[in-house]
Amino acid sequence: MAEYEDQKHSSTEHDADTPEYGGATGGWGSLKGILSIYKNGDTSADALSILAKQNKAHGVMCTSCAWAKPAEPHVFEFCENGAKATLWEATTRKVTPDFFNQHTVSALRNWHDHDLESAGRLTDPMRYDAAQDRYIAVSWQEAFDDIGGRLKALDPKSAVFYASGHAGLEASFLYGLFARAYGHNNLPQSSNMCHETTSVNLKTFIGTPVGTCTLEDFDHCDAIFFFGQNTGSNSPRFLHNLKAAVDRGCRIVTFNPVREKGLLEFVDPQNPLQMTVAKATAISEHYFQVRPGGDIAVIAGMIKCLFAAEDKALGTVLDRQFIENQTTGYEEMAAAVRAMEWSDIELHSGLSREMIETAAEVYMSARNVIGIYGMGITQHVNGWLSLGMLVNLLLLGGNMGRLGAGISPVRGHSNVQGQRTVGICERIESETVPIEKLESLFGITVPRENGRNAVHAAEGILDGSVKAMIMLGGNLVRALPDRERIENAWPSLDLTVYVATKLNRSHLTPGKVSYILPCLGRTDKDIQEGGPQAVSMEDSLSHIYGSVGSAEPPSRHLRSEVAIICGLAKATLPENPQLRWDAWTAHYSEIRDLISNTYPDKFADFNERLFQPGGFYKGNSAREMDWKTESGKAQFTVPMTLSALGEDAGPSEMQREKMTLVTLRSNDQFNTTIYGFEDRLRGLQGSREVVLINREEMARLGLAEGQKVSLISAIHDGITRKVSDFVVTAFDLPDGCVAGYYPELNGLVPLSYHEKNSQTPAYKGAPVYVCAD
Ligand SMILES: Nc1nc2c(c(=O)[nH]1)N[C@H]1C(S)=C(S)[C@@H](COP(=O)(O)OP(=O)(O)OC[C@H]3O[C@@H](n4cnc5c(=O)[nH]c(N)nc54)[C@H](O)[C@@H]3O)O[C@H]1N2
Ligand SMILES: Nc1nc2c(c(=O)[nH]1)N[C@H]1C(S)=C(S)[C@@H](COP(=O)(O)OP(=O)(O)OC[C@H]3O[C@@H](n4cnc5c(=O)[nH]c(N)nc54)[C@H](O)[C@@H]3O)O[C@H]1N2
Ligand SMILES: [Mo]
Repeated sequence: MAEYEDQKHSSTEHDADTPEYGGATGGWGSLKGILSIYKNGDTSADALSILAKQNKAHGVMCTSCAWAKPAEPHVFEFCENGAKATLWEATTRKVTPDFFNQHTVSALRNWHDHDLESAGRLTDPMRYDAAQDRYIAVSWQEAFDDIGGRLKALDPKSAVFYASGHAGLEASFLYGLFARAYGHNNLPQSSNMCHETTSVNLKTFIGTPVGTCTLEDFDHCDAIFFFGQNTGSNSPRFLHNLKAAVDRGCRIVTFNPVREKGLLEFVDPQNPLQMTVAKATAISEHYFQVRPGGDIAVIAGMIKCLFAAEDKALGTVLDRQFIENQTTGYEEMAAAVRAMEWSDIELHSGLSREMIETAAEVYMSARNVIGIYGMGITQHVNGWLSLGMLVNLLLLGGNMGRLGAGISPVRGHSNVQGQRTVGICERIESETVPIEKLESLFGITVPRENGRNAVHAAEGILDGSVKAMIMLGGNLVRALPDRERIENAWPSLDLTVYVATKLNRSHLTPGKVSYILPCLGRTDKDIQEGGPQAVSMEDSLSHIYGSVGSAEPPSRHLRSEVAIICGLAKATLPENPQLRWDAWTAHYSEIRDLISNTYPDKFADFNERLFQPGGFYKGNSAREMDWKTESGKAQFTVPMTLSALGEDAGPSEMQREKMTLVTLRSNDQFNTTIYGFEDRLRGLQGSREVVLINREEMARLGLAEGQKVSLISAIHDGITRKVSDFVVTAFDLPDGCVAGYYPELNGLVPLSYHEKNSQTPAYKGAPVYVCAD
């Protein structure tokens, strides 16, 4: 394995021969990014007034990421990507029945994902007609009656109700209720492909499925450790908090295989002075290009350093009192880490001992430490252990349960966390699915067994046991792993129903009976019988906000997500006076009362607190050092391996040509929604069909810049997974890995290659071969 050992990347150097963005994150570049969508998207007249109110009390809450909305907002409380998301929704382009008349589904399949969505907003409910291979307009009532009739005829356990994390708490609560009243818990959600590693494992470690930090913590922390979260593209408003923290002396250390610009430097686009003199704030004091899946090794090394310092001067490094009183499993964890060899740590992390010692020194210099992470931790086979190690690191210094410290997963969709909180959850957990309460409030019988998560639903589609997919947003055909297999099996479903704002590829794989039901977006005015309605969502830091749309909807035929769910439920379920679908559609405040009654600890006085500036806090037990774990204490995790990668991946002497594939988001996309082809913050543009690889690895594998290659999965399970015509592009990455874009490369990740406890697909560490075409 020697050839891997001597190639370590330093914290500061960039390979000058590879692309890099010249500017800092934020600044003029981000304004240009917004303007490009504004100019090209036929933006509606309402768009600018929506942006002015975005993320402010009584305005609309951003449809992009889940970052917190401060009580005292900036003049423009939106970022480049939040503005893009709003402008993308507030387009004047429309996908009308006439559009579908002009294009067969087969013809649309040849369109690029970007073109499908940029065709505009869906305007009418449509039903697929197989004979013509076209979607044809239907009335809402016909659609509801037909779908309801078909669901009634099915075994409820063969239906799956998916939710992408967009829809508000009101629609989400009713969606979960509909599923359970109908007879299943098959409620997979986008977080099954995302932070499920967090929901399942953090709960085991500290008794909460979500992060412990609030915005206030970022004003009091002394050090922040960043693992695998790309703030500049995916939660850019967070950069303001980071800049403020750095300005007050907080030290930031980042571990990421890619030198992500947002974590290197930032120019505040709201600060005219900084914009003019263009002096960027350096965000990370140290930036380490860890090997994919190398985080367990990194943290093991840091903990070794902590032990070494503590051994020299007892009582100076570890918070013994905290460990004694609040935790369990310390001795076993400590013994396992002490037994680890530095040579193994260096091999798996791809970093030198000195680099890891530097990071540990920052930890030891700080009183209050926050650990931040994203998909770089969660989307790995041993993501549970990477997370366990991060929790270990924090617990050693007592960095939980006090101001300025804690763990902070950065969540994805704007309401992904909230949907879970109000019951969109396939696992029966008393906190999210209070069975007896639901049964007594609504006169229903809740099925007792766990339902299907996203991977289990996909397995059911492949083996034929799932017959119907109802999709509240999302684009699973593109977002799931094993693209070809999923896409080929999907049309064998008896029923597919897509509740969506825009056309996407999943709609072009209709089941035997298929509907597209167009819904209002969050920026649209939502007027019901009871007058204008607000919806609500929960952010990454557990705060809940009301959101009011103000744009004229693109069509008078659109219905809200609440109205669509109620329409479907009414047509499916038997009469039940306790299920008041029409009254709930008329007044969303009544749904909020139901949420208050179901979850009184978190949602007391929900309606009264809806527009509280900065949102209202639902609370977090671990923050109060109330550990709702099996032992009643915070749990140290024993590391049994140093790599987060699966057995088939990772550095191997036998198969040096095997590489680890990391799938990335560009700065010009929101998940499967492709806004454009400019990954500005990485200095890449033009094509998304690229394979990024460092120059030494290119030479080693005999590849030339611009050469076309195929990528082939190196998991040998009898299924061939291959993508072709991807262009080799030199890029500053650690050795042994290649990177490219999600969703283009999803066909290379086997469905079975996922995090061990939660089945979160391991999109950041699939083994592949690169072959010349
Ligand atoms: N504009 C925009 N905003 C978004 C989204 C979007 O697509 N566009 N998506 C939303 C959603 S649903 C989500 S979940 C979040 C996703 O936001 P993130 O959590 O930031 O997810 P990714 O962009 O997939 O990748 C995160 C980072 O992990 C790094 N990485 C990969 N492998 C490893 C590893 O093994 N170790 C470490 N330490 N790092 C690694 C990658 O280089 C990348 O910088 O963003 C949300 N916000
Ligand atoms: N290779 C790889 N694959 C990944 C990932 C990765 O990092 N790498 N990340 C994973 C992650 S973190 C996630 S969260 C999933 C995302 O997976 P999904 O949730 O399935 O995908 P999205 O792209 O967010 O869904 C986009 C569609 O949602 C619809 N939509 C937009 N706004 C609304 C709305 O307000 N209401 C409704 N009803 N519909 C709306 C539009 O029709 C749009 O086309 O993908 C996962 N897949
Ligand atoms: Mo996500």
